[in-house]
Amino acid sequence: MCGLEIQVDGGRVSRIRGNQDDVWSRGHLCPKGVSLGALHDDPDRIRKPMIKVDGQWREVSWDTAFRRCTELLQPVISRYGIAAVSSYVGNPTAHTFSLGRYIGLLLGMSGIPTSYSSGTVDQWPKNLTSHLMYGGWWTIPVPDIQRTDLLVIMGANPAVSQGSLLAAPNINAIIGDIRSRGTVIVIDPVRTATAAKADEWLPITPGTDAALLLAVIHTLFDEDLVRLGAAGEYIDGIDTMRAVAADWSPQRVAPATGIDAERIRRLARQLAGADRAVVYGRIGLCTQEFGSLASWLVDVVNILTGHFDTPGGAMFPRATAWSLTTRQLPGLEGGRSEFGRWRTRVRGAKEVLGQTPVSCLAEEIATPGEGQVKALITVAGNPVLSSPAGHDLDAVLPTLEAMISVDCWLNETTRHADVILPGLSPLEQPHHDDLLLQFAVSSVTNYSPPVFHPCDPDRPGEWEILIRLTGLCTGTPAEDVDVAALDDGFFDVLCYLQDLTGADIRKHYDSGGPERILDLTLRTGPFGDRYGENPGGLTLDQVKAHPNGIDFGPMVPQLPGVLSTPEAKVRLAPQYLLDDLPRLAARLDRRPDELVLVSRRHLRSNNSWMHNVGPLMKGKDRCTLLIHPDDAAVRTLRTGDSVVVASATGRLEVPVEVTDAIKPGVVSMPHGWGHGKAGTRMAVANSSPGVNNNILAPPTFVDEPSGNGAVNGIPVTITAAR
Ligand SMILES: Nc1nc2c(c(=O)[nH]1)N[C@H]1C(S)=C(S)[C@@H](COP(=O)(O)OP(=O)(O)OC[C@H]3O[C@@H](n4cnc5c(=O)[nH]c(N)nc54)[C@H](O)[C@@H]3O)O[C@H]1N2
Ligand SMILES: Nc1nc2c(c(=O)[nH]1)N[C@H]1C(S)=C(S)[C@@H](COP(=O)(O)OP(=O)(O)OC[C@H]3O[C@@H](n4cnc5c(=O)[nH]c(N)nc54)[C@H](O)[C@@H]3O)O[C@H]1N2
Ligand SMILES: [Mo]
Repeated sequence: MCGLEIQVDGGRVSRIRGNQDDVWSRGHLCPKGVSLGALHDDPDRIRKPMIKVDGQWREVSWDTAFRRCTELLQPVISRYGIAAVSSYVGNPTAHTFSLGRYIGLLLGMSGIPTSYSSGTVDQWPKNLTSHLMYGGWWTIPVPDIQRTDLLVIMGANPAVSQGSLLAAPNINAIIGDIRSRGTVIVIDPVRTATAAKADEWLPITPGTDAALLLAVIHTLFDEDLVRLGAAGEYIDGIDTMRAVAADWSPQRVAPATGIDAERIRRLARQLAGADRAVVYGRIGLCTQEFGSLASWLVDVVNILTGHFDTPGGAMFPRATAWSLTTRQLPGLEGGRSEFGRWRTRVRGAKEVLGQTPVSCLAEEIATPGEGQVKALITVAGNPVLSSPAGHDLDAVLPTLEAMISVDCWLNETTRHADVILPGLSPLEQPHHDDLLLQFAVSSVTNYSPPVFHPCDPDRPGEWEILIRLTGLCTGTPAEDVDVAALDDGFFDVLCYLQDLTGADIRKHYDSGGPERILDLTLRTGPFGDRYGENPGGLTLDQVKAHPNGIDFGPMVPQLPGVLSTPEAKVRLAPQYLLDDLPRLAARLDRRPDELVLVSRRHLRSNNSWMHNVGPLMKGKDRCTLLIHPDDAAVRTLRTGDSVVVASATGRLEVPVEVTDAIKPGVVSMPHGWGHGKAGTRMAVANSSPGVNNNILAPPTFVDEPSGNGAVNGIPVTITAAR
């Protein structure tokens, strides 16, 4: 999202700097932005489609590659039906120009009944609670960190991650600004880079945030601190919430959370007493055993303290261009909550918002019978490293009859594919954020043109690849798909969602593709010209005429318009979530685990896939196990020693780093490692492979209401490696 100034010399990037004039980032930039040139030049990056013949990869023409897709997929579909085909959609889909805009076409029009995604090891609890509370699965409130005086960060490390379900420029500077006028508190089992910049670090026992938040809510009611503010008339369920919280006193939760009862009460008073305050919770709250409860209660605290839909609190952004995610899910309109409309074949996991845990995929491939997955399409994903028990998936992918990967590297997952269809590099395509801008603290729009022409002028964009695969799933050979016709059909659906007639709107354009969709979503967005209805309103041409971007200002109150519940009210206490409270109550009485594992991120990583960019891999080994000195002492461990970490599902060996920046009883490892597998083409990553911490994540360890993978709080044992 940062504005870049890219200097090109003789067809190569010679320097990348932050663009000082960019209306959003004002020159700020992280190491990943600086490295886009190295990413573009990566000799391992796939530039031509590849097919596997007798176990050997061959570069082929696009036509041959699409024909091969047809040869592989058509027999599967004709023998077993489309239900034997599944897909896995990974994280870069959210930030590439054409995948984000066209993934809805594959998922919605291919007829593939069951797809998996990184969403169920990420934000699924937040989608669920937003659906239940506001009636929209992506109607997710964002902390207005630029205007708050008290920021409480739970289970997020934005100094490293740059924020998630929160887009703000230069978060480190923003945290510094808050501290100069107020307070920043970090609640995390680890004293992260963010905690180090904060006023206070509250080390919490993993998985107990929901209990902590309930005790805060208890105190708010108990001490008569509840103030709803202007949002009050739109909130339903206060009395239920009061009754529920009555059972959760600070004294009751203190032993399990590891946070003193009086500190919990003071936290409630601090939040209630501040004019502008906000609680922000992210990955550490979602990818844990009680992800839905914790994600829900963050919003409840913000609402009950009057820091909701008001500047400096949790607010709903207004993106300049809408995204398909802003649509309701068919069959679940208006915050309906009939989950489990179907269950997975093998484990019987219930569907939640159309998805089941990604950890189901391996068993759905491995287990014979009606409905067995026989073919898989992966789009920008590396689930062998990123999903719980990814080693199970690694073991069963070779048994598929067909696997097609839309991806740019030959990595731990795509090595199992029969065909790899590469996308363009970020510098070969235009850019305008689609999904990430839906969580931005101000309404900005910024278009960047491609820096380079693709090396091969006939190379299709990823949107075209998705269209051909969609056509293939519905019966047309991939090579014969009428790309323009399907593109027009998809565009017409998007127009229909805006009460416009596609055939009329298409007359404005000479060609289709993602830029046409971008223009449509800008023009029919909150600032758009609506094709002349709102003269002077926004169009893509206007955005292009402003290379530094346009900023329509910070978030504004949006109740009740943003709500899609039938009664146009916020549902503070949805029954579906209340039903999960007994599970949390049982957690309080559980015997403490000896040691639990949590995950962490690094500034120069992006999940698994930026480990092949040389400049980002400099420095000491990052794949280490953080352990507290007390826990190290009883095991006579010193920094650099190798240990065996074992869980119910697996074991691995990793060097330890002894540090007091972690709560006793907790150890931390990064995810996205475990390179060096045979058949991959990632020279840089493979030279510092690390180990895959998801081997330790039991596939059935999930947040029950959402099915989200719990990759934090995993019970482990540690012994010195011999
Ligand atoms: N233990 C543990 N596990 C976790 C997490 C954790 O915190 N701890 N975090 C979870 C989260 S939040 C996420 S989002 C997932 C990520 O899970 P995934 O999305 O499955 O993993 P990534 O490593 O992001 O894989 C990205 C893939 O996209 C490819 N790629 C990169 N750029 C492009 C492009 O432009 N086009 C195409 N077509 N492909 C591209 C890369 O080669 C790589 O194969 O991991 C989850 N797993
Ligand atoms: N540099 C970099 N940036 C990234 C990524 C990356 O890999 N590298 N990945 C991107 C992606 S896909 C995402 S989703 C975002 C995620 O962005 P963030 O949500 O900021 O994720 P993390 O940095 O993993 O921070 C999660 C924190 O949760 C803590 N935690 C673990 N368990 C618990 C718990 O039970 N309770 C509490 N309170 N805390 C807990 C961990 O110690 C960790 O500090 O980052 C994005 N940005
Ligand atoms: Mo993520």
